[in-house]
Amino acid sequence: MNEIHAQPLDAVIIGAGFSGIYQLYSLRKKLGLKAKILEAGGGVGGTWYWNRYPGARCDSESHTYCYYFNRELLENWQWTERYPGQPEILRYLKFCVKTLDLHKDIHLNERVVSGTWDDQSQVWKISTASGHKCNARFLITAVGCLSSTNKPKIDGLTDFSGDIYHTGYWPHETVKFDKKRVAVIGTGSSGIQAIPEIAKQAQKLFVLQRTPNYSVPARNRPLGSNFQSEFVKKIEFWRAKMLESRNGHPWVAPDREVKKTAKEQRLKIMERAWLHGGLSFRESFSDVLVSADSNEIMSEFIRQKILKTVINPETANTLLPKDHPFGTKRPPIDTNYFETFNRENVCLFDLRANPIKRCEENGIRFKDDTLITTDVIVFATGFDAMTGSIEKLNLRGKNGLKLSDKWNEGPETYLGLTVSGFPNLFTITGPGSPSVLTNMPRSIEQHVDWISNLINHMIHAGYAEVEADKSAARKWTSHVRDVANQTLLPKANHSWYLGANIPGKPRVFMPYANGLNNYRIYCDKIAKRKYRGFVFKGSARLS
Ligand code: NA7
Repeated sequence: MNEIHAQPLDAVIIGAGFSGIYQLYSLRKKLGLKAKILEAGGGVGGTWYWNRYPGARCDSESHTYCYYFNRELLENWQWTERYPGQPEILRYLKFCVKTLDLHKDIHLNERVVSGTWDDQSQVWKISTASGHKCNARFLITAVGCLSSTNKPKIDGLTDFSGDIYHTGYWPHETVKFDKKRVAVIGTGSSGIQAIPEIAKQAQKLFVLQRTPNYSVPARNRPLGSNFQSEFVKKIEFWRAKMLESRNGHPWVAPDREVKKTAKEQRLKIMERAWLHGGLSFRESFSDVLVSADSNEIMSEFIRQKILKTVINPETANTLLPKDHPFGTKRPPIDTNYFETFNRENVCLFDLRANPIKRCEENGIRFKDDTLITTDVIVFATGFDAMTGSIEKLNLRGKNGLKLSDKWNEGPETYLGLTVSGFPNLFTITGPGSPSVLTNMPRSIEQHVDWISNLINHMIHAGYAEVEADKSAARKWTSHVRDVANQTLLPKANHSWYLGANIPGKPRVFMPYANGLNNYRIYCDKIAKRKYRGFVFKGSARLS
């Protein structure tokens, strides 16, 4: 057998992004277990290894989008901009792996293609695309929520003779757009970041928009030379702020409602928040995601900003988001997105009015028979979010049950971290956890700590197996739906939160919308009550 490790490992972690790196550190350094990461990419970084399109940048602020579990990491890394760009995050994660000395247990270019639970030996049997195999007591997916790319099927795409890229699977070599005619399909966060950058280089840029999107200016800027020294003095302040918030960002929405605030006053507040920029704009009131009337006031504020920014009235009108409330799809933040449509080399196409008919050798033909000739097509069409990457692993639990069959009608998890029928499997940032509604590193640290504590509990109690109880998982999953239904979040038609962007995918709201702060309290309670809702078995010992 072509083995990664001759003896069964205590744990295999799939993925070397933020989640996998911290999970490996926790199991290896804190619990002293034999654990390894299997990573499909040629380097560490997870989502930041693959998403290297022009303009790729995080929408959490730098000093919050990093690990807080280790002071050495916090003190010795200096961010350069308000929001970290993709190259800087990748450098940061490499720095973490080096500082924490994790390299030797990270196996790169190992794409996991199957994992099967063996009831007899109580281990997961794992295989990779390169033909390597290994066994592990625990299997932990750290595959990210947005890593299985969605590339829509377009007739004739193989006839297209130019270059084709996807923002979520960007080549490592530099892609040059100068003197090129480029079409970008998609205006989600990735498109909104890439479009202004591509427009600066391309001879002609065609933006193919299906759903107009709300976007708030990021107001990115270089950080001053004393930012780091000031930050280090206030680490505990920032940590506390993030922990008390619902979304893991260092702000808490004030207790004030849009509709109960006088018109003049609320305009002042929105203007100030718009000028400050970033995701906190939405948090300037407490009721934006629960009151349709309040949401509409904020949505209209953004529409007015678009109308004022975009010079051509027809283009401006086509860019106005009207079919979903603000914030019910992942809200992008941008640098000069709407301004880009004032450039002479940029042209907007409304796919709702005139859908793509097919691709041809030289470009894209639309339903009304017009043809745009292009050298490059960039798909900024997103991901099979939250479940796609986990289902692709081809996991089989007890009695050969396939995870993709179990989730046929939508994902069912307990706490977003475990699946009944799949013993000793943990899904970091899985469906049913707050994940994509939060500043990811804060959710990830909570998940990893909680999973590691549970494994530690098993070591001390001498358990070999843990599994989510069926009824606990069912109850949790319906709680996840109930909480979402009390908000406006399920109201966006094409939202990937709902799986609605993937044809045939069950439409269920996947992330947990009750806040990371409340989720953490709930998870801690479960642990305190001897892991209520979990069934433990066996007497095997871990190493
Ligand atoms: P998103 O947010 O899912 O955006 C994808 C975009 O692609 C969106 O505008 C879609 O329009 C469009 N799309 C998807 N399928 C099609 C087809 N078939 N035809 C035309 N247009 C299509 O993905 P992103 O990569 O931008 O962002 C994902 C997350 O990554 C982001 O939130 C950050 O957290 C990082 P639609 O709105 O569905 O009509």
